[in-house]
Amino acid sequence: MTYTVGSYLAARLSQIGLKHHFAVAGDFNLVLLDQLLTNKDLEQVYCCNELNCGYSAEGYARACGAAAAVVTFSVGGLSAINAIGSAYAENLPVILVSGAPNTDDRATEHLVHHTLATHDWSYQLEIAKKLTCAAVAITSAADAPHQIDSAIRAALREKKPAYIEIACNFAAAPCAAPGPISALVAEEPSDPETLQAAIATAAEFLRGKQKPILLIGSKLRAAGAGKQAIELAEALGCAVTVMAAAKSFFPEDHPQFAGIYWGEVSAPGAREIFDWSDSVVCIGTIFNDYSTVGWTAMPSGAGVLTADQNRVCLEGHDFGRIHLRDFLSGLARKVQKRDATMVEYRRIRARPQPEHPAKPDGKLMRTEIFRQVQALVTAESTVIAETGDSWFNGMGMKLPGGARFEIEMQWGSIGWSVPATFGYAVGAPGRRVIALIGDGSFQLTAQEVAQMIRRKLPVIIFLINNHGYTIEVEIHDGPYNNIKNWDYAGLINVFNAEDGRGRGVRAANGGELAEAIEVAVANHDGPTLIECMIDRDDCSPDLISWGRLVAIANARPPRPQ
Ligand code: TPU
Ligand code: MG
Repeated sequence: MTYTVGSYLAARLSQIGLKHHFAVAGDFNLVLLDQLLTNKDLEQVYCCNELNCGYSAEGYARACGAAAAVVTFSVGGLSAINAIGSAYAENLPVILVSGAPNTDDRATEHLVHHTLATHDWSYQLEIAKKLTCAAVAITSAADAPHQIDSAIRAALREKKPAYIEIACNFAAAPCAAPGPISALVAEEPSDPETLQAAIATAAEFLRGKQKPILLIGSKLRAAGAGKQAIELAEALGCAVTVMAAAKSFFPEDHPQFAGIYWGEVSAPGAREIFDWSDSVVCIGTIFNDYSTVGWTAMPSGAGVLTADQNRVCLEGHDFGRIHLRDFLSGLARKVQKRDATMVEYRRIRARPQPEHPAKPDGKLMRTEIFRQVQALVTAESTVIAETGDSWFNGMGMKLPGGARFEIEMQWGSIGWSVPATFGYAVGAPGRRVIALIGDGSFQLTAQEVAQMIRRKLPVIIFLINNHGYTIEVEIHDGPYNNIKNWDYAGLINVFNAEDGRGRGVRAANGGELAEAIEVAVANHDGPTLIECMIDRDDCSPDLISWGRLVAIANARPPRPQ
């Protein structure tokens, strides 16, 4: 077989384990899309727009470890870049591939469409360089294999997005055949001496502590160190708290799970035990204004050990070039039991209170919605929580072993969850995908429900219609937090058109919600959107407490220079 630049790229995407790539067509990528279609192991999945295409890939990468999105130049690429920012912030290797104008037009005085009407169209590559770990523009078939490989390799190694721009007259140009995939996926081992030194120093640090606690962060997944975190937890026997952005990354049915630590809005008992500890092993953590609740819950000082993807820092030491996996499992073999935080947590942990069902004909309330959603969550479920009060409602869910949870807390873009849910469901067809989405967020990217209908994905969307931007109301209110209401449930029929099997149901009380959930569970031929009607101020108490502290942080006056 003779390879072309496009079929070479397809072969590499398939070799790294992708079964799909997401795409929106445009004249600068049409030949490329044809070339990608020649690979029978890689299915092309279409999106309504390029922002959604990027977010679909972002969601797919959460399910499958990596993803690709293919768009046209500028009008597509610049929309997709927003989602690439998300992939960067959320540590997901998403490969953004953009078609580009014919290189022959570069050498002449020609102006081309989809550009700024200037002769220099390098700007998209320059922008992409800021938001990816590797950005290349292919303008030579001879160099294409090397450029494609280096971009994909960097993305997989760093768990960050990469950008590949392919000029339209090169997509079908013949090029070399791909070599063994190990060239892209083989990892450099940890530096053995640094690893031993880091483990010895950390073991010594923990020997001097009575009450250590573990704090799990979202980079644990990027580091592929979930199993090793459990090994360390079990060797120490201490309590394990998890940051909101990392919910489900440490199994919630593990006996040492002590809840979500999120400062003032932690799970009951988690904050008390965290504050009582004398040292914290932070594993893959990200501390920002939101996760520290307006800088009120920032672990700091000599009692903090930070173990990151490739770096361990503690008490005057900084060890690089080691894998988190190796560090955690090595440390697990060196530490003695330090279970004081677990013993104490068992004493203070709140007994779970059974939630009582609301009256079936009483006005629908948030607590009743999440009581019913909770009953749907099984080991095969993935709960996807959009920015907004859904973050806080999602945090309260108890996840059985095997259940997963996805949240986009660092980038925090409303609208993320609709396409990310679509992409996730494409990548994980065996899982029950449950999305919790606010009305305001849904309005950004609603069209992508049509693609769930097109591919008959039985996603269940709980659309929380509280008539506005409630999370923003709690941070800082004004007329800008009111939105135009939509007939969200009715929208599904619009998207169904003549052949779709999506269902849209509205629930205004507990009885209607229970019936709607029955409809959703029975619908295997498409998504079901359940529009849950609640009052504007029916929000989680945690949102109010968190919003107050974030507002205080936002309102700090400028420091004198
Ligand atoms: O449940 P609720 O009402 O809190 O959620 P809903 O209705 O989805 O409202 C979300 C409101 C919101 C905004 C407007 N949350 N964050 N923002 C700011 C924002 C604006 N634009 C983007 C792309 N992302 C944002 N986070
Ligand atoms: Mg809302």
